[in-house]
Amino acid sequence: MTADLFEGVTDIGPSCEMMAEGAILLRGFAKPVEDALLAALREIVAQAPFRRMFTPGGHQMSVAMTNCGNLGWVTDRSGYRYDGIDPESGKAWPAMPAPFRELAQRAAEEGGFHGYSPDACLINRYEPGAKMSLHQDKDEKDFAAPIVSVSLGLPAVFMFGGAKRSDKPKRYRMEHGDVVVWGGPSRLFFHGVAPLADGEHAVLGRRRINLTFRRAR
Ligand code: MD6
Ligand code: FE
Repeated sequence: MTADLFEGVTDIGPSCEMMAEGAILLRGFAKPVEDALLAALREIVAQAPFRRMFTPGGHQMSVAMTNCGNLGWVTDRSGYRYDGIDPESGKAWPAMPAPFRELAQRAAEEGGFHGYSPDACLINRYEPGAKMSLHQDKDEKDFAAPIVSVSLGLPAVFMFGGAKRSDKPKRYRMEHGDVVVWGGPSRLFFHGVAPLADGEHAVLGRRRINLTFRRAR
């Protein structure tokens, strides 16, 4: 007779934390599908290898990147943009695999965003020491759609600031399987990743992989 003990409990899934209005953190949400994600990732990387891109200012990023989906985020001396073609291969980016899309859609649903249809997935690879400076994600056309961010591998400190660059960021430890759904009022908040501490992850070794799904067009 345990049923009445759980009466009224509608959410028995992973813990859900509110980071700001419009931004929720789903701890462990990607864990059940990690094998499918990593198998799909291997195929993407075979077609579109990770590369360290250059900023418009001429600095090489410490984070290595690739993409899947109809569009990919790229940066070079001419600026930041979404492009359907991988500049390294001259071919389209690999298609977004079903396990990627399905996870992003389920997470968005959890955050109250119905009918999420990402057309781009930026894949970031951090090795020890790699970092991402505070930035806004504002190269997308439609800020009504959320960004869904999936952390895999070594833990990282995610810095989540405010609408102004000078707003003091809060720090969140993102672990393997954690998912952030981020839209609404905080969609344009500044954020970044602190230099990755060295370590050894059971599945991914000395790296962190982050998938960010976007509706770019
Ligand atoms: C990262 N993430 O976690 C970098 N941007 O490696 C991002 O820059 C990011 O996680 C927008 C929304 C969610 C994110
Ligand atoms: Fe970002």
